[in-house]
Amino acid sequence: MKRTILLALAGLLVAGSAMAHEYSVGSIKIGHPWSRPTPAGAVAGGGFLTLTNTGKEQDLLVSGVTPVADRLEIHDMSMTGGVMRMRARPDGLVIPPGQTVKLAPGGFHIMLIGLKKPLALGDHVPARLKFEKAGEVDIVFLVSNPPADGSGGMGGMSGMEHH
Ligand SMILES: [Cu+2]
Repeated sequence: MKRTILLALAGLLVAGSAMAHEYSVGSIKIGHPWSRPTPAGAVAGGGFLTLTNTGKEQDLLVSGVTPVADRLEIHDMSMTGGVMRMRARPDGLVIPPGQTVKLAPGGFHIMLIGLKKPLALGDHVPARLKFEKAGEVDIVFLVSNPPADGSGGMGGMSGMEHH
């Protein structure tokens, strides 16, 4: 009886961590990486997560790789003349000490470019991120619909220009 309850609890913990998974490397904590499903034929998909720097020095997300796409880029987004534009940040993304940087639709994000197949709901998309100080870490983007807390922001990225 006791054993059954423990097993049930263990099951709950696993389910909970799948919904809000987290990684850490050095002073960097990576919260809930997720991606949106992409339509058939889409060449690119977004990657979203939070980066928290628990250290005392600034760190930098410099690059990443994923087996599901030709390349992984770090983008920012800005509104110019009513058009959303995305740009790669070749110098990476600064994570100030003691702060959390959110990569979310409509702002900073990771872009998987040259998708080898569409991202489908429920897919686990592996990637390796590289930080200047903290080093490399393997993460998994869960392909899901935008979180219900509103951090999903605006609708699809499909209408946006890349530069
Ligand atoms: Cu982008």
